[in-house]
Amino acid sequence: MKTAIVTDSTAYLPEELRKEKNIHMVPLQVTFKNESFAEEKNLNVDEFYKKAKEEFPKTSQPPLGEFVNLYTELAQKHDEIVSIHLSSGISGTFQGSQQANELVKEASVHSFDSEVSCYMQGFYALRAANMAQAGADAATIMDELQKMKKNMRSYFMVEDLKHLSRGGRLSNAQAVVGGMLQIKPLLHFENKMIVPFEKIRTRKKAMNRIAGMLQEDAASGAAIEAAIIHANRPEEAKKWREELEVLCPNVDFTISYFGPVIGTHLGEGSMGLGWVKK
Ligand code: MYR
Repeated sequence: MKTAIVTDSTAYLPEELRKEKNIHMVPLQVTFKNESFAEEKNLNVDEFYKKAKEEFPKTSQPPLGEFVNLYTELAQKHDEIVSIHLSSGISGTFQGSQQANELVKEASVHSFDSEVSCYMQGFYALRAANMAQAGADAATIMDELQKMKKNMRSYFMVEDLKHLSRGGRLSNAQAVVGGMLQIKPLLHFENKMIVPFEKIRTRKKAMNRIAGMLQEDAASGAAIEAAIIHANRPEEAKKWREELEVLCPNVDFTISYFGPVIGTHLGEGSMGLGWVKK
């Protein structure tokens, strides 16, 4: 049984890793004025944060044709396709994948809503790719991904809520009613949407709170993989990793980034941590 694995650019999996694991990627788009870029293809993260200082970009899901072309090509050499995407509560990408499955009659696509994004979505794609390489069919992979959901956790904070609020990915009413535009709340996903988890006033306290939750999960001794995700704060991410490695020696850490599409909605300086049992 040959199963192809697809994800979208917001998993921010490095190109070499995607190649090694045979993971196919469909890019979302970022538009500055009238110029659109396919992130991770013709706009890299460093260029993005430079450009974003001058102008607020917009984002969009992949054009349907990208899915159609990729699924058509993959169907020629694979029996099935598992396509793993960012939360359907914040983007139409997952629905795009489902629509393309309807259109490409020769492909059998199983679309997976990660209900999250970034490297946590990458964790799903990597697990799926390892299983596909071992010969698993799509149903078995989808089953495993659903099980993984129960053990996936992620929290993040932003420097300024205006990016999320402007992009409509955090309810304005909620932000204003809670007086949250003045503080830096800890955020997470609930029912596929971004909601405040706790109101915490300082960045350091928020980071300590997240570290505490990881420590609680790691206390059982279970093997855990975690990703520290930053928006153009590589040094801070490195320092945090060093601190976390002391607190949680049984956790494997990866440093990743909020790339152009997610960075548009979170803003520079955002920081997050996500983890899952191996
Ligand atoms: C689109 O235009 O379809 C893409 C919209 C992406 C919205 C992103 C909102 C922020 C997601 C934060 C993920 C944090 C994971 C730790």
